[in-house]
Amino acid sequence: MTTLPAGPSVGIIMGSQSDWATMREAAVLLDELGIAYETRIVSAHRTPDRLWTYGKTAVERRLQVIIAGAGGAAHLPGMMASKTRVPVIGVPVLTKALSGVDSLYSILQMPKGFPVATMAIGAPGAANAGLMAAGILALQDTALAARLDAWRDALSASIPEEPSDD
Ligand code: RP5
Repeated sequence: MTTLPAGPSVGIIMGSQSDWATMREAAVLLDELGIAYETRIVSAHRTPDRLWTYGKTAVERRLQVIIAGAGGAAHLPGMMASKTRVPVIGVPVLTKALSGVDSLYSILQMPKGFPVATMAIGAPGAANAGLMAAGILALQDTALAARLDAWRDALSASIPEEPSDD
């Protein structure tokens, strides 16, 4: 059986404090699955030097996956993918002006060479980012793989076969 390194395996980064309400959905999933993570505010526009340092040190810090959420002109996931080969999962944060479509397009349309795995807009996307990170990590952690399988089985079991009027 292989296990993951002792420090945080996942970095959850976001462009602003205002993104945390969305991005905490990823953290909730990682907590449920027993995955160590860290959370940081790293803005592509407001703290570009912080972004640079985070990306530059991600490999040596042994991060396995980076979940990056941002809204509007959401350059954080793509810029992070440009700076590190650690896989980046992008979460488009829901925006008031354009309902998150601006975030989605900003994150999704990466040029060939620097991919970002883009999730759905908003909280479901953040939760799925946590699950996607878990799936990646489970490839090298058999205990985590068992926990993730159990989580998926429990979700399936919770879905009724017939609709109810309640
Ligand atoms: C982006 O601008 C952030 O990711 C956030 O979604 C959006 C708005 O930020 P605040 O003005 O709420 O700090 O950089």
